Amino acid sequence: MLRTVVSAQEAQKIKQLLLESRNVVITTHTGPDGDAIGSSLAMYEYLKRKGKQVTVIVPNYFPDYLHWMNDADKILQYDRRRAMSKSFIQQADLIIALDYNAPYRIDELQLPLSYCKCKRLMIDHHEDPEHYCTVELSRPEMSSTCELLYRLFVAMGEEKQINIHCAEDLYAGMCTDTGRFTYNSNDPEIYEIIAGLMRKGIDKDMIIRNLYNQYSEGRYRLLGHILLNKMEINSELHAAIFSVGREELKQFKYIKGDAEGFVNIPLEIKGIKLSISLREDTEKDRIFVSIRSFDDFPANELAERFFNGGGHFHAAGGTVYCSMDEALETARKALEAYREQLIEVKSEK
Ligand SMILES: [Mn+2]
Repeated sequence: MLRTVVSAQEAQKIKQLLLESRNVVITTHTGPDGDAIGSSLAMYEYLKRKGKQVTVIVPNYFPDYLHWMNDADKILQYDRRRAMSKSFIQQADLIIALDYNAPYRIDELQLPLSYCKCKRLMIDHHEDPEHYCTVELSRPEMSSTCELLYRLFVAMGEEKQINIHCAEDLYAGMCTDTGRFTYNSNDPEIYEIIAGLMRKGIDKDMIIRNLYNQYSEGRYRLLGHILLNKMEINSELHAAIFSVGREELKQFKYIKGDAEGFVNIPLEIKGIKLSISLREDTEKDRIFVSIRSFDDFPANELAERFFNGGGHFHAAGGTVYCSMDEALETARKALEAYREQLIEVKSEK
């Protein structure tokens, strides 16, 4: 038995909302990751079984390593299919917001949704949600939206409705949001949930291969370049910074998603507890900042103070509009600002 994360009352309210709706649109955040697509398609599978008309609309491109999921080809990408997306939104009597906590997280998709008078349901695990939904299930302590969704299905008494595809989607989201269960994954119940998903018949090992062994050659050549030529290590402050510009990305035939997870790699070096990645956008003049940390270092606070961003305690990010040199300067300043916290090593790792 799992502990109660979603109360019986909440589950009942959500179940009723789902069952009384006929046309449902599922949305998730821009730059969808495994948890975003996993939770969206898991909900899609469930609602299909309930006989609902259901469409998943994502703001923009989602990476190739998520395309193996059942019905991933039915996902509408808003920036490519605006008219069709809008017509589904107009017909919707329920909009579900999965894996994001505020409208700005869906970029341009905000606009058509803002005209929609229908009910809204948020299911998410990011901190400080904006309160704009009819029903809000926000649990920042959950490792992923997929974990929360599994618990919701159980709390609604619908565990039996989780089919193998739904189980695959949930597993994929839980796996990617915890870096294959290497961080934010100390809750024993995560593994009870995995056991439950495996009893649905999923091939866990194949999912891992689908998720992680699908990268382009360019990704690894780019990574080699970054580690060899671009990574700055500040051993005194236990931190690493690297930047990668548009021209370099072009040189290594960068396609979206290729740099995913790079920011985690410096943390594999002994003693490093903070990693900052600065990556120039290939289209617009902006730099994406990614921050990862260990122990008691607040990545989200640093993201907020220095990079107009935010996020989770150990995984945060932001966007800046300046030159790469300026962004690098800001990153170095950020390290200095946290000198006292960074200099001490909490424990051997
Ligand atoms: Mn997530």
